[in-house]
This record gives sequence, C-alpha cells and structure tokens, in this order.
Amino acid sequence: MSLVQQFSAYSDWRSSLADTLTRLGGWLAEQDLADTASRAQLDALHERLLGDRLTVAFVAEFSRGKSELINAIFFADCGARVLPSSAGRTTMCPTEILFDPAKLPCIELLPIETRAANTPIAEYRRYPDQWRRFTFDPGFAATIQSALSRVGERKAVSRQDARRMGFAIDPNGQSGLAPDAEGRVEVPAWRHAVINFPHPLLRQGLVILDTPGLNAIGAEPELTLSLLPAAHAVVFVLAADAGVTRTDLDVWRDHLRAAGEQAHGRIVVLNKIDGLWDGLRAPEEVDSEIDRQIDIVARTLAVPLDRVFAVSAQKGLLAKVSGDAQLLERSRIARLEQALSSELLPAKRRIVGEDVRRDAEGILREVRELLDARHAGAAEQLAELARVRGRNRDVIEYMARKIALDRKEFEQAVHRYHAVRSVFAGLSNRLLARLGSDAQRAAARRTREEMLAATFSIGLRATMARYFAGLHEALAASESDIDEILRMLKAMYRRFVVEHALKLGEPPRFSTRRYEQRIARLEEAFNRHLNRPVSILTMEKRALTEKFFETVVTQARGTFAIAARDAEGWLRAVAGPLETQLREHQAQLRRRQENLDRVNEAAGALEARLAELRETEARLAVQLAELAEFGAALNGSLQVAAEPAAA
Ligand SMILES: Nc1nc2c(ncn2[C@@H]2O[C@H](COP(=O)(O)OP(=O)(O)O)[C@@H](O)[C@H]2O)c(=O)[nH]1
Ligand SMILES: [Mg+2]
Repeated sequence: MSLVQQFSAYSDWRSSLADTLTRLGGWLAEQDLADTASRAQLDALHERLLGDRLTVAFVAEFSRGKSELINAIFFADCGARVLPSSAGRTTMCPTEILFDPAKLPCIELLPIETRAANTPIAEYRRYPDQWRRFTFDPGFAATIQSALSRVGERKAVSRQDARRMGFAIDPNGQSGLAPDAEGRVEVPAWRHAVINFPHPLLRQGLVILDTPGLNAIGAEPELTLSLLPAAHAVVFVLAADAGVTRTDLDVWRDHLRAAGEQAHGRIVVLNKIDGLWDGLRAPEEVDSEIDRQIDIVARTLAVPLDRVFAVSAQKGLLAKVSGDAQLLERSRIARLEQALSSELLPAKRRIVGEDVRRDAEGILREVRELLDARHAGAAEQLAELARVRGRNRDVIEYMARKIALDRKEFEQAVHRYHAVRSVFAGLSNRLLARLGSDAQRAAARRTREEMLAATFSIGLRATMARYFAGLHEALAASESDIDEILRMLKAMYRRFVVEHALKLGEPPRFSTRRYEQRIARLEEAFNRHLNRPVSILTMEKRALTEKFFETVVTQARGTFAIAARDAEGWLRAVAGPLETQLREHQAQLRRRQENLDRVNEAAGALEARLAELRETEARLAVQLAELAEFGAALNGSLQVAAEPAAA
C-alpha cells in the first residue's frame, strides 16, 4: 500500500472505533446503564481519537533536500513545488504543515522578536493575534509558493537585539552570528511557522514538521526538547554529493541518536542520488556506487543497512508531476514511502489501540459485571420461588427469616466497607495531591526562586538537579501509594467475593512507570542540550532560568497532569464496580425478602412474580448479548491494530 492508502486505512480504522464508542455511549444511556464517570470517560476517549495526530519530522543540516523531499512525498499531486527549495537556506524557522478545517488555507508566522519574551511557542498557539497570517488559494501553485516562501525571510537587527533574542554573537562567525560592517546581524524573521494546507493526508491528522538546519546557530531548545521527541517518525536527511559531514554527524548525535525511546521511528535518507547518474557510468555501476554509499552511511551512523534509503527527491517530484514512471522508479521514492508508512502507522495503531482498550474495556467490564450480577440475581430468585411452590407458610416464613439475617450481616459488612472507604479516600487524595498541579506549581515556584538566587553555576545546576530529583521522588512515592491502595482493595474485594459471593474480578493495576520513563527522557534531553557547562557559562542566569522553565518545567508539568488524570480514572475504575455490586447485592436481598412476603400475603402472587422474573431474566440476557456485541466490535478493530501491517 502507498503512504496515502495506508494513511486512509488508518483514519478509517480510527473513525470506525470512534463510531463504535459513540454507539456504545448511546446504548448505555438508552439502557440506563451509564453513570457520569463512564460517560465522561467515553467522551474523552472519543475526543482523543478524533483529535489524534501523527507527526513526521524532517531533520538535517540545511540544503540536504528536506523541503524537496516533503514536496516529493506529500505534495506532488499539487503539480508543482509547494515548499520553497533552492540552494542556500530557504527554511529559516521550524515549519509545521497541517490542516485545521476551522481556518482558511494560510501560513501563520510568529515574529522572531517573541523570543525575547521568553514564552514558549506552545503558549503562543493560544494567542492568534501574535501571529502574522497570509492566506493563499490552494488551487493556485503561485499563490501557495509566494505565501510559503516567507519561511525563508530574514532581517537585520542590532547585536543587542539579537542577543536579547538568544542569538550568540561571534565576530569570527564560529560560535555565533558575525556582525556586518555596521554591527548588525542577520536573523530569521520568524520564529515558527504553521502552514494550514487542505491536503487529504493533512485532513486526516498528519502533521509534517520541516526544520531549519538544527545546528543553525541559536536554534531553540523547544525544538529539540519538545517538538522532536513528540514526533512519531523522524527522517534524517543526508546528501550523496556531500557525504556524511561533520555537521551532519553533530546533528545526528545531538538530536537524533538518543532522542527517542529506541531507534524505532528513525529513518535515514541519502538524497540526491541523481548526482551519480552522470550518463557515463552504466546503471549497474551507479547502483553499486549507491550501495557503497549506503554502506558507509549505515556504518558511520551505526544504523542497520535497511534503515538507510537512497533517493532522489528532485527526480521523484519531477517524475510524479510529469507522470514519468521510469524516472519515478529510478528516484526510489516509493521504497522510502513504503518504509515510512510501515514504520509509522502500525506503531501508531498499537498506541491508539492500547489507549482505547484500556479505557473502553474498563467501562465494558464494569457494565458486564453489573448485568451479570443482576442476571444471576434474577435466576436465584426464580429458583427460590420455585422451591417455595406448594410449601406451607412455616417453611416460607423460615426462609424469609433467613434472608433477613443475611441482610443484617451484609449491612454490617457494608458498614465495615464504609469505614475502609474513608481510608481509601484518604490514600486517594494523597496520591492525587502528589501528582496534582498544586504540588507541581509549588515545586516550580521554589525552583525558580532558588535559580534566580543562585550565585554560581554550581548552584544553578544543583537546583535543576533537585527539581528532577523531586519529580522522581513524587513518582516513586505515588507508586507505593498505589501499592497500598491495591492491597487494601484486594483484601476488600476478596472478602466480598468469599463471604457474600459477589462477582468481582481482581482490581486492575496502575503503574507510574510510563511517566517515570517520560521524565527520564526529558532529563536526558535536558542534560544533553541545556545542562552543559557552555550553556550555563554563556547564558545569562535569568535567560537560562526562563529556558529551563519554558522547556523542561512545562513538559514535566504536562506529564504530571496526564499522570494525575490517569490516576483519577484508575481510582474511579477500581472503586466504582465494588460500590455498584454492593448496591446490587443489597437490592437483591431486599427483593428476595419482598418476594416471600408477597407470596405469604396473597395466593396468586407467586405465579405473577415468577412471570415477572422470567421477563426480567430474558431482558438481561438480551442486554448481555448486546453488550457482548459491542465488545466484539471493539475487539475486532483492536485486533487489526495488533497485527503487523500488510505489505
Ligand atoms: N540534484 C538534486 N538536488 C536536490 C535534490 N533534492 C534537493 N535538491 C536541491 O538541493 C537544494 C536544497 O534543497 P532544499 O529542499 O531547500 O533543502 P533543505 O534546506 O534541506 O530543505 C536545492 O537547490 C534543491 O533543488 C535531489 O534529489 N537531487
Ligand atoms: Mg528547507
């Protein structure tokens, strides 16, 4: 399948999942089985599914052909070169290409001056008036091109202004920008660009991130600390005519090699192989030269051979635009597209699938347990009444007394549960407070104060290290809170299962491991990019503090916010079913007693009650079957997610 087809299949799958969830929500409401918690959970899941995006980032030194490659892979059907691509630096700022149907096709640009304000780009997304907007007509290549060429704009500013915006100045041009004769330096005009482009893949949630050369002096840590790690695939581009240069290696080492969880999602492209088709060498010779270069690249970057794709972006674009199948074959673009889609989509399906599985299965299980309990209850009442048939009053009264005794005992157990419940509430609150925003805000405030008060770089580093230690500690403490909660719940569950025959599965586990991993990754990126003696010595204390907050603290707080949300969901999921079952069991005992009382009072009551119960039992069986259908539909979709993609 081509990238476009794979992607369409993925979004079809996603919307069919979303559909099933909508139908499930409707059914639960209609059957009076939805509580507010499960409704909120379903809505949130639905929203997450539909808002789901997939980001592919292109990273390289400038002029390796990133923009051309994006044109060839994604925009050839526009019939022209959409992103500007030419010798020299044409992309001066990170550029996101996506589609938001709520907006007109346009390019939005955040002025470079905003860097002086020390506010992260993510924050500016909430203030549209801070961006300059230029619309274009997606039907006219010329208007697109002229709007998009703005990503290459630059401007001359004074040294002081440049420094205030965080650019390093160096008269030799070695470690910073070199001022001209008038003492001015040239900086990019824009800090970030977002291109809103109505393209089928972008409509379906694909986001493309084109970057300027990362070693571009003064690149923002936000790019490396938050935009790249969030990408689902990163394409690293080299050029055959340049080979692997020093700066290429630096970019690879600093930004790509260790950036993700694994090598997964990393693709290396060796572009411009058309330079080797000099018309003098035989095709076999060209091919073996390409193989030789792939081999060198793989060895230099220490990646498997099959991670390296030799292509010609330029010829690929030309071939697609002019419909030249032979040239397309020679450009080898299709192989790269294939790799990109099989890299991207199955992994994404798995992640999204796991998310849905976790949340949806919890809801389904809870409803199933409830229906099962009701169903078993109806059957029990039926059997009991059948036994009563033809018996005398004494026997029936004796049975009623026995139920009354059971009821009393159960009430006592519920009482004991309520006592434990307050302990549970205390533990839950402690857990949520550890992960919650108040604690995180306080830790951040403390860290900022200490950083600004630090007199030496040692103090600064120690404070930042303490901040991380605090995060790890909070997560470790949460883990032991969770253990304690689980131990208590398990004992509780077991007791009700053994002593009162309640139908409860084991409470599910919750672990902070994935947040711990995220924080560890963040720390690693921080150590690599910010926590270096050079950054700390050259950056002004206030600027460093702000950078630390914009990048590290913002991300850490984001992670904790997700952890708190997940923990809250888990607490609801473990406490909910038990409470529901307790209520059900109480109602069941009451109904049984009422049955017997009624039978004793009136002669015809027994048969009427039996008929009623049979009806109830049948209705519950239908509900259970319908619920099982939802489970099967979800499972079917999720199964597809777990399988490797068909080639
Ligand atoms: N010969 C050749 N030139 C290419 C190819 N891809 C890009 N280029 C040229 O390389 C230069 C830089 O390309 P561009 O896409 O702007 O690179 P970027 O800075 O990495 O985005 C431009 O002059 C392109 O025309 C290719 O496959 N073959
Ligand atoms: Mg470019």
